[in-house]
Amino acid sequence: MSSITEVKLPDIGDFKEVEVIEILVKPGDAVAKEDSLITLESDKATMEIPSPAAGVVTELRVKLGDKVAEGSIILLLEASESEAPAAQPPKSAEISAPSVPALEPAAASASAVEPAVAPIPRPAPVPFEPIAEACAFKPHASPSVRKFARDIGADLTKVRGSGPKGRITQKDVQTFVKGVMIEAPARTSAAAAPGGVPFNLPEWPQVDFAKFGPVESKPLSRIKKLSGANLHRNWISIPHVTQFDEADITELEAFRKESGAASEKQGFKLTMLAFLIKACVTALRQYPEFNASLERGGENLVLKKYFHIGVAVDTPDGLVVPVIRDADRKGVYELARELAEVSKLARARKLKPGDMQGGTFSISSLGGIGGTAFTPIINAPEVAILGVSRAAMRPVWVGGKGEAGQFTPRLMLPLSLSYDHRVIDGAAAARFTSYLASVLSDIRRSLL
Ligand code: CAO
Repeated sequence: MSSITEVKLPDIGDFKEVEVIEILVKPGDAVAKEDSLITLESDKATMEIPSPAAGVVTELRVKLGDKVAEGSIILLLEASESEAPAAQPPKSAEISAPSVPALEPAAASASAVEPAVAPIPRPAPVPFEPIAEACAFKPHASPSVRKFARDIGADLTKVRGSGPKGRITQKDVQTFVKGVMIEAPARTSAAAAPGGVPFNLPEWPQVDFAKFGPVESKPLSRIKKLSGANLHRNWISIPHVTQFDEADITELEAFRKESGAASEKQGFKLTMLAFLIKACVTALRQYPEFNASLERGGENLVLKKYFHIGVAVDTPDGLVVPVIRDADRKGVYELARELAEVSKLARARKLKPGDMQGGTFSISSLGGIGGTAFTPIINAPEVAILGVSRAAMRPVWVGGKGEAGQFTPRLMLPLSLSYDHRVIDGAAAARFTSYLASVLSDIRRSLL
């Protein structure tokens, strides 16, 4: 035989009216004795009300937001005779102050409500701990959420609560765990130094930006996710130094303009970048350690006898670096045509993975956009990358020292060379950029 019993709110200490913030069961649910039925929250603590007996919930008598007091009917429970709960309210509830972890099962049952059929001495209600004090150090979550977090091994101190007064809900814990699972592999690989020693970096700040103003969340493109992970690895695992210099390209620009008509007839522009590739190859021949890679163990430098130049291309989906192969064997027209083709393919997302492999040195040109200098990130396993900014007319002292010289307007091209300091010394980098500048200022050198 079974009987339907009213489950009433037990003694909850000094509190007259407390809000129902969570309903953990619904009609039709079978519950065991001690299963949590609802969660209440006062201005100082949360507490879960356990079932006084096993049975099936037939009707809920409270809803979210209701204020309840000792003796309020929570729900109707159809219990078997042997399990029938007492008609009167039980004596106490499992109470958890926000800062107190939920009791372990054995301890929980000791403090939980017992049916009247098995009277026990009335336990003293657990004293509430003020939220303000507790929350400064410990998370604010109901016992069931604490249990859930404990079961899946989530650290509640790292979870941001979205509920009233920052209370952590089960969904918050799930969202947190999802975030950890997505970010952890990237973080681990990115934060690990080549020797496998992880940097002991602080956690990434978790900020609710919407608290400060309207926001919109937009997923990163696939390219950004991939290139972002590589850029991050390169940035933290290569000791970068950037050498700045400038090249006088007045004559080169005049020559480019004169020679441009022929390429325009064929449908592509003879851009400065084609000359830069050519000049870089000349400098790389002169300074072979810039056209090299460190072996994985860091013991040997692999000097490459081929010149495959990567060119950073800005696309709507992010940065890609197609490689112009055997740049030493190509003339500036051929390089310019190929540059136009690969940038078009890159922007149409038609590059194949092989088109972006095998580079020996990279160039990132922001000259068409602007800026005076920047610090490009090396495209590992290469050891150097040249950043190029916008050329500008500037007064330059020409013609020797003293009265023999004068300020002359010259077109100056800013160069920013980032290099791997494990492989390249500062002096070598300064030599490389001055040599490159001299090649650019005297076009004949790059054509030799
Ligand atoms: N100084 C002054 N003007 C320059 C210049 C420079 N250094 N470089 C290019 N320009 C001019 C060009 O002459 C051209 O002018 P016109 O339209 O009058 O002919 C204009 O700027 C646009 O050039 P472009 O950008 O189309 O052509 P490009 O060959 O210089 O560059 C490419 C091609 C693919 C490299 C470029 O379009 C691009 O994507 N750049 C961005 C790369 C990037 O994002 N790098 C950052 C990576 S983070 O390290």
